[in-house]
Amino acid sequence: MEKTWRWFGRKDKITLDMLRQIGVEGIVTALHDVPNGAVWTEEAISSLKHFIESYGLRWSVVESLPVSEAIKYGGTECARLIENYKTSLANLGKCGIKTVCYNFMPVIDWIRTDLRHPWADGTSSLYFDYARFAYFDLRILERAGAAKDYPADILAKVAELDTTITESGKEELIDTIIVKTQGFVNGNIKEGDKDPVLLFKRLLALYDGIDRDALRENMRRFLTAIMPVCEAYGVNVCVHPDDPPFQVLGLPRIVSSEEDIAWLLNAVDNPHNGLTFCAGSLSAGEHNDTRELAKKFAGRTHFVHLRSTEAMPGGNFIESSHLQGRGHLIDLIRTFERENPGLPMRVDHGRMMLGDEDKGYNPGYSFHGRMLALAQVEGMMAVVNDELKQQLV
Ligand code: DNO
Repeated sequence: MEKTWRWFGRKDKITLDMLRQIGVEGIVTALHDVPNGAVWTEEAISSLKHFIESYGLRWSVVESLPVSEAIKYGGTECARLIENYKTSLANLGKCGIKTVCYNFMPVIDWIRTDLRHPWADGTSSLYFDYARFAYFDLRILERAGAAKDYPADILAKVAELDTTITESGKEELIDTIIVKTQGFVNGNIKEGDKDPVLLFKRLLALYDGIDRDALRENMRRFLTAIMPVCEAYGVNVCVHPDDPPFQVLGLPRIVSSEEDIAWLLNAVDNPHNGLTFCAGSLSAGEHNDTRELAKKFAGRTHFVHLRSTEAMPGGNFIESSHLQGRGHLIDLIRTFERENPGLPMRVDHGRMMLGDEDKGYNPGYSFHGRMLALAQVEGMMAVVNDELKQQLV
C-alpha cells in the first residue's frame, strides 16, 4: 500500500519536510480555502500539486471534494452545484489527481463527544459517549420527537447529566460536536461563527421530509451525473462511510453497512464509483465486521483509512490503538494487498501524546500519535508483504 498522510495545506503546522522524514510517500489533501460548492480551478490545483512535488512527494488523494448540502437534500441549486462538482473533477483529472474521496452524510460529518478521553498511560484519544450525544440532541437542540430515538437507559443517563453538567460543560459539548470536528471537514459551521446551535438547527430543517429512500435517490442522481467525467478523465471517486455508522439526529445515513455499500456500488455499477474503506468508521458499528467487508469490497475500494475502534458498554466507542480493537488492521492489509495491491492508505487519527496537546492540531490529527500509528501500520505492512512474497516462491 502507498503510505499517505492527511495534510491540511500550506498552513498546516506539520510541514511536508517533516512528513518526508517519517517515510510518507503520498499526500492526502484538499483546497481547504475554496468555499464548499465553488469550482476548484486548474490553476489552484496545479499550484498546490507543484508545491507538494517540490518536496519529493505526490498528491495522491483528494480528501475531500465536499458535496454541498443542496446536492444531498435535492435543493433548487442542486443542478448548478453538480455542474461545479463535475468541473472540479475534470480539473483534478487534467492535473493528474485521480482519486477523490467525498461523503454523503447530511449536515454533520463524523461525530465525537470528547476530544481528550484520557488513557492510563497519559495519552488521550477521541471518544463517543452515547448519553452525552443524546444530551446534546434532547437538551441542547431540543429536537422534536428525539426522545423516541433513545433507549430508556440512555434517557435515564441524560436526566442524570442534567443535574451535573455545567454551562461550560454544555458549551464544550456544542463546540466538540458541531464546531471543532466539523469546520475543517465540511465548512458548514466554522470556529468563530455566532450561535452555532441556531445555524445547525437551520441546516437540520433542510432535511425535513428527506428519508433514507429520498437520500439514496439523490445519491444515485449525483453519481450518475458525475460518472461520464470520471470516465473521461480516469478519476475514481470513493465515498467515505458514515462515522459513526448509524442514524443520528433524525437524519438518514446511507453508507453505514454492508447492505448500504452494496446498494451504492450496484446503483451506479461503474468501477469509477468506489469506496473509501474507513476501518475506524465501519468498526464503530457492531453490525459491521471489517474483515468481511474488506473481502467483499476490496475490488471497488480506491482508498483506505487504517484506524480502529473499541466498542464500549452502552453504545459508546473509543478510538483504540491501531494494534487493537474491532478494526483488525492486519487482516485488512492482508486482504487489500492480495486483492487490490498498492492502494493509497493513511493512518486515520492518532492519540494525543508527547506534547501534541498544545499545538492546536485538528481533532484526531496529532503529529506524534499519527507517527506512532504509521510506524505500527508500516510494520504490519512489511510482515504481510513478506508473507505474500514467500507464498510466491
Ligand atoms: C475525519 C474524517 C472525515 C472524512 C470525511 C471524508 O477525521 O475521517 O471527516 O475526512 O468524511 O469526506
